[in-house]
Amino acid sequence: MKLNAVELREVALPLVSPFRTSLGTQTVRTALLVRVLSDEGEGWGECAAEDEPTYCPEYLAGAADVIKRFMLPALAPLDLEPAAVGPALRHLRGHPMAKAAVETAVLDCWLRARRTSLAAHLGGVRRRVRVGVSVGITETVDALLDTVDRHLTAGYARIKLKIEPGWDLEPVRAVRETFGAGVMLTVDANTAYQPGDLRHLAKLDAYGLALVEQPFAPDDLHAHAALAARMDTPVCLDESITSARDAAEAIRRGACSIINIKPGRVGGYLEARRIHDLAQANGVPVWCGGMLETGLGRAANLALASLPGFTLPGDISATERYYHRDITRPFVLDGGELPVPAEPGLGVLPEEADLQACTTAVETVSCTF
Ligand code: NPQ
Ligand code: MG
Repeated sequence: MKLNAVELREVALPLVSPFRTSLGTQTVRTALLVRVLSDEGEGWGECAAEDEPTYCPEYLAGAADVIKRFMLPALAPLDLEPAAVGPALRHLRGHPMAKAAVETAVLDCWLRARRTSLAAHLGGVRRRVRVGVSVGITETVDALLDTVDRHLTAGYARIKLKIEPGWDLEPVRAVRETFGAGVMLTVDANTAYQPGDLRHLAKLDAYGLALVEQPFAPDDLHAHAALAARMDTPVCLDESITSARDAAEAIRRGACSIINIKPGRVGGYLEARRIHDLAQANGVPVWCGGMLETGLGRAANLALASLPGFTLPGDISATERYYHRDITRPFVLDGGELPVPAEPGLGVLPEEADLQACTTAVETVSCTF
């Protein structure tokens, strides 16, 4: 497959409600869409980076720049297949989300031409997957209880509460007491705690959580291992895991017993599958994280979550939880599950009118360097 041109498109989708985490408050999801045009057709990918480098070091304008300036010139001369993208970009340090977006667009294009779904290509074994919802920090505990009530009524299979110092034991206790022991409940701190908070975090053991996600800094495996040694609740890593090698090291050091896999954070769906395989070989359950993806990224995440080791519900919620107007057909929750797209490639395409409505900038880069 030869690239002819690549379209880089910035979109802005207003969120249904503000999403507050320990990192800040988001009201609009801006995203970068990558559309490759090749001799075999077209394909789409979505870059998970946000406007600002808060969750991770990448940011949207930087991702567009590195793709345009360094990645496309490296890929343009090649006869491409999806597995060749990672190796062809290996000399460029970092930028996993930009790499993932490009690799996903190549995968989509290549698989469409071969009438194969991404789920089938990755080795998926489920036609539907159980999904959860990530609930932001709210003004009051009452507001949180209302929100959780709505999501449980909708049928979500797991509730994840965002926590930070000052918003942890009390909201978690209130949710557990109000909704009972039957609700699968987790918490995510997005690195908001210090190693000295170990004793405080261990008090979360009282609330029967399925896991506690990324309490400490991304590079602090030691603190996570210390917490895991002192807590009954399983420790799950998100920000710390950027490759299969990281995952192996974290498991070896006892820093986690569960892994959140986000394809963008680890450089793409093929590396995500390698982490899945490694985790499975080590008896470590994995689940698919979320970055408030548009329908494109959501479709691809559902394909990944259909692999056998994804035994916990992921942060892959229905479209209506995020957006009034998405760029693809909506994903609708049914019995706590979402369907895995069965059509070729990602299985969805942007709707032209919806795409136009949210586009803030678009540039076509010709691959004749
Ligand atoms: C997580 N996601 O698991 C992230 C972090 C996160 C669904 O909880 C804009 C876009 C704001 C993506 C804030 C969920 C975001 C974002 C937080 C992702 O840690
Ligand atoms: Mg997280």
